[in-house]
Amino acid sequence: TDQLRVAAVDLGATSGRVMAAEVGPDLLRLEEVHRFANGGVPVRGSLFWDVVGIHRETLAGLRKVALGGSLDGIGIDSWAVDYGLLDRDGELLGNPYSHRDARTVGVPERVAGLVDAGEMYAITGLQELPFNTVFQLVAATGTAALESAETLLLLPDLLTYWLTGEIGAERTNASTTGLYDVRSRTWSVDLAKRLSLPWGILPPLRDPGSVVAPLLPAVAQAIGQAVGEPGVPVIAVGSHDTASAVVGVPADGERFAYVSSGTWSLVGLELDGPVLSEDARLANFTNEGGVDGTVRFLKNVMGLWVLSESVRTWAAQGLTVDLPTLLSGAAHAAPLRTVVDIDDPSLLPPATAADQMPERLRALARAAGEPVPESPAEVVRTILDSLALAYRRNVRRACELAGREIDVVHVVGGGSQNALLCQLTADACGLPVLAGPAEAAALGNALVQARTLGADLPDLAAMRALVRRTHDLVRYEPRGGADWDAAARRVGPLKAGA
Ligand code: LFR
Repeated sequence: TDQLRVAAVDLGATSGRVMAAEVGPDLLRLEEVHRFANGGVPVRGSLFWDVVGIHRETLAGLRKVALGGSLDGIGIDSWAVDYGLLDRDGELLGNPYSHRDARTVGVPERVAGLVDAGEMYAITGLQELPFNTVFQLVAATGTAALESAETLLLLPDLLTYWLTGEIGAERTNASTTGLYDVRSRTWSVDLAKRLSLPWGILPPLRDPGSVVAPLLPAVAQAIGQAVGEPGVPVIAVGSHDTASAVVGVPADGERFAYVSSGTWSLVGLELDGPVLSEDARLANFTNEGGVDGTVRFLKNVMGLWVLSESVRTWAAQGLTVDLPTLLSGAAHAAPLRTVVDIDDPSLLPPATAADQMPERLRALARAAGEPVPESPAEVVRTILDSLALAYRRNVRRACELAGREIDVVHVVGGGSQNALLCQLTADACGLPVLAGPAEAAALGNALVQARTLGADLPDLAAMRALVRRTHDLVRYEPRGGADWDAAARRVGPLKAGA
């Protein structure tokens, strides 16, 4: 038949899910068979991922997919940047650090003393985020783990290695490391050498859409496949979740911006090539590699992390906080009363009892001379208004820097289900918002697998057309009324471009 059934493993920083995806000429259907909570684990003052636990949950999910029918392929995507190290026996050397760990504080400044930031941007095209892999590796210089490392694997590549035994670095994710040359599309060994990093640990690159290998027999058995059955192929998808999510953006044509809205919000454009101008660098825009050689020209916005960490704080204080109630409170709170720079670095680390997320927002408001939000509803409104302002600023800046005009902002990911945030985004941007699908990353993952397995999906346009045919979107028209220009000026001067 011309119908395929694949497993899309989509790992987010706050939850992981395994989907059974059916793909056919007029069919694109996801069934979420497994979902599990994820998050950084503090150990002795550092923040780690429980990657063996994630592997266990991945297997549990794959088993459920396999039980439910045929299984033609498996693909894994996750958040970017973070990695595990293997020793010469192929064993994992310690738990992978979370990019929210504090060890990279001050490292970009130190690295700028070794390699000029402009030169680095000309090679990698990457926005300077303190946690880029390159900065994590510099922070790890001299550690026993890095000194004995034989191989570096980004997280989806590590999980793929455990399924197949194969080592490699999928390109879309490699492009987020800060060690990848965006123009030659190879590792920048020269950059690694200049930073005294062990460049030999960087594995061979692989393209999204290539077959990695069949499941190892032991893994096939663990997920309930009969001995002797041909192993299910594991396929390299856009293993950076944002790359897969942008594949799943149901855009028609190229006059669109997107907000990939999850723990982070990724705001920008899809382009044919990188924008490496000095203006783009000063605005700290990134050029990440996409599926089919596209470039994601975007900026990271702190995202719904700020909301979920606030909710976590309130829950720990024993307040009853269900999201619908909070959001309806926020919908009735005064618009644009308090706006803050939602990308302030103080909001990056996980909240603790001594350093709570709502308090950080209040401190930012106080420092900016804004009214201090008190109730949870006011705090949530501050977060959403400030996120919408950040979307507006970055959509506009991306268009200026890339010389693009757009008619619509597509919002995909979990945040596309937040009606208030979508409406505020339309209002702030002065453009219609098309919201959905919420599971764009899993869809993009499944679509790339399907093409590899022979589906008639020659290009991104065909994949997106299939998403449009099979998914209902919600449209939000910009409303007049609130003064977003004035609000933008209140936040703007704080942090010009950075
Ligand atoms: C989103 C994302 C972003 C990346 C951040 C950290 O999930 O992958 O694209 O900047 O996580 O890896």
